[in-house]
Amino acid sequence: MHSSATSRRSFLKLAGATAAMMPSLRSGAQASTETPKQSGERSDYTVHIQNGLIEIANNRFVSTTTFNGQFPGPLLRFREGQQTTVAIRNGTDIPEQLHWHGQNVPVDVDGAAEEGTPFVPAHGSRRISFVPQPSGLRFYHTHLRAGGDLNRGQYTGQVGPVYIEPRENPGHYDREIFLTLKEFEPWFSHGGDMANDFLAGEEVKKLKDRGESEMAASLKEGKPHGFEVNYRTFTINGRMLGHGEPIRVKQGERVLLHVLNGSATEIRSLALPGHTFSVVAMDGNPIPKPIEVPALWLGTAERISAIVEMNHPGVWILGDTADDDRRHGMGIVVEYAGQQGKPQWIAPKQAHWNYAHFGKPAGPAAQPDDVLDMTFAKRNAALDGFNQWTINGTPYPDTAMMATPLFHLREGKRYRIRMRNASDDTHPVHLHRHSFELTRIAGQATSGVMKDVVMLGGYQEAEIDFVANNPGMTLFHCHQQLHMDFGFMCLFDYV
Ligand SMILES: [Cu+2]
Repeated sequence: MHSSATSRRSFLKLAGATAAMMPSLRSGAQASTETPKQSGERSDYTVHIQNGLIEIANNRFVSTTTFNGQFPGPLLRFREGQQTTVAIRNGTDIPEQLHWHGQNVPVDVDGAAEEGTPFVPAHGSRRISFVPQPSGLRFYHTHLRAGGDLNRGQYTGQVGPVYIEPRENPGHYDREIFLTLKEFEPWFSHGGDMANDFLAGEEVKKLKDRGESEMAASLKEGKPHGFEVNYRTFTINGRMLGHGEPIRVKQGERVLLHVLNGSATEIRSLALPGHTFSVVAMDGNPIPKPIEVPALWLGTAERISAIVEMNHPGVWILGDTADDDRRHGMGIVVEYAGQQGKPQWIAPKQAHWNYAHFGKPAGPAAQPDDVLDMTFAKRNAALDGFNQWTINGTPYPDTAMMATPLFHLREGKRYRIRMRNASDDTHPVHLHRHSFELTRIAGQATSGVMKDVVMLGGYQEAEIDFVANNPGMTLFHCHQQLHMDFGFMCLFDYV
């Protein structure tokens, strides 16, 4: 069984067995539950980084690196506030970093070499212990820079969901289903620009003038467009559309979907013909105003939890709105009990994706103590054909693991990051070890939406606030693997 359906009841039973060794496998077929042999101490989970094959369609295999031999990696269930121990074993020849995305954990645990987290040595292991927080949908993934090597970093299968069960009642639904969206078999091209027009908001003329004149100058010098990554195959929970178990539902059910964009580089969308999504959480955090939307949009590493009322019987494709990507696998069949036939797809009605719709429209956010101004820019094809990325004119050095911090924080203060995008690309920017609040997006003041990744549209501006409440080196970067690997990162330190 390849869909990650778990019944609410079976989870509660599991969560009750607190200190017990939890099975590391809730959904996939091949992985095993292992305890660290080198240590007498107990771990709640073991994550084993290993090379192997995964079957993404019937008799179609991909060679990649996985967690516990499966894709996606096992769903790890934590309880908010309860000390948890994880053994990480690395069966590969490459020192690895396992990042706990969206959790407010210490540097030693976080899983970013740039911050100073120790590597999990090649053919070695690390045992870490931390208090999972905040509650909701998080995930874990490798945090290596891949550069021009498409067999490393997030181009591999090293992605898995984390669910941190809240102390309070998580809401009203009948069933929850985890969906990890992921492409495989990448290749480089002198690619065109990513679709940008789904995001709400206006381009800022000054940013556009700058970006376009720099691009024109580069093309005039005879440089082609910098490399972009394309993919041959697209999967949900590791299976191409039509090759996995359908999501089986009954009329009248309220199904909670936990959607994770596990892509290295791509923005994804998701729609289900005849149904709408009632978004209840973004990046795991409950939103102030649950609203219904015809389609979901997720930048790399974003998560959305949404309830779908199953009130339109049939056999449907829950899939990407991009026809080409869906035809190459980005979808999963939703099958009502008693219904049969060929799965149907109908394009949803067009709607701009506007984060501000989910926020409090009236209430302005708290005033910050300080503002961090950032401008993001692209140097077309500047590094052997790869685009180089800068924050305030500075690319993160490819020669060093830990760079000189670009910004300095004081514990307890509230900071506003004012972001300006002088490139035509959409950037899913990510802050480590802290959550941030959207305070201005698509030209609109907002508050109450807490996230750890947000998409900034081409030539747009946005503002996010965070409280410096987790001392230690903190990485800020674009989550698009090509962008982060070629300069789009910076460090904050606490002083
Ligand atoms: Cu980017």
